[in-house]
Amino acid sequence: MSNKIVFYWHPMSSATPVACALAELDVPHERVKVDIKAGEQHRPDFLALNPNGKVPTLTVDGAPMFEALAIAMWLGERYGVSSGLWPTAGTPAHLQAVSWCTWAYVSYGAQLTRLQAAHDMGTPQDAHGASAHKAMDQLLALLDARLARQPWMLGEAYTLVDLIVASVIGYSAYIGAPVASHPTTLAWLQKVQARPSMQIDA
Ligand SMILES: N[C@@H](CCC(=O)N[C@@H](CS)C(=O)NCC(=O)O)C(=O)O
Repeated sequence: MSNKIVFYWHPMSSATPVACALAELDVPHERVKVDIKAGEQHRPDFLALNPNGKVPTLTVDGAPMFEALAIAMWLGERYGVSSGLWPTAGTPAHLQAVSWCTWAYVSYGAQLTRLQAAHDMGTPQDAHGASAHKAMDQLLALLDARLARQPWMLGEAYTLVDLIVASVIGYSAYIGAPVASHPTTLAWLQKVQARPSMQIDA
């Protein structure tokens, strides 16, 4: 049975990885653009779906969910298993999928937030910025070691885990994280970013 999916988004935002995941999984859906620059995220009808007033937000047969990581993993579970883009629940690969996606958004993401704050204040070289940069370098070394053993996050085949992790790593490179110091990760990132699903204007 198919679900009615509505995707609330804004271009070049935290919604972009979800837009890419919808494209990669070829999920039929309706799109509603929420102009966050015009303040549309504060409208009562949108806050009723997501009390945080943020994109991405998704509704499934009218039931809302929010947070890009939660939405992307749910999409994988709902639409990716039959095509091999998401591992079957309960398998060792599934445990790794959930772990690495959460690692990217939460553990690496925490350092990314610190680096972003230093970047926004124009002080990426100060003690806070340097400490975030060093922590990211250490985390990237873990990713690099994994990708030196296998071409993709879960092994021999590309999955949505690559898309989800690469979305965070790619953004971090954009704001100055030392991704280029990890050549295996950089080469993997470029392969993920070259996929058709990543070329969308969202
Ligand atoms: N942790 C959230 C972050 C969502 C978020 O910060 N979205 C921004 C766009 S990048 C937003 O909607 N901002 C509107 C606002 O804060 O008023 C997620 O990953 O979904």
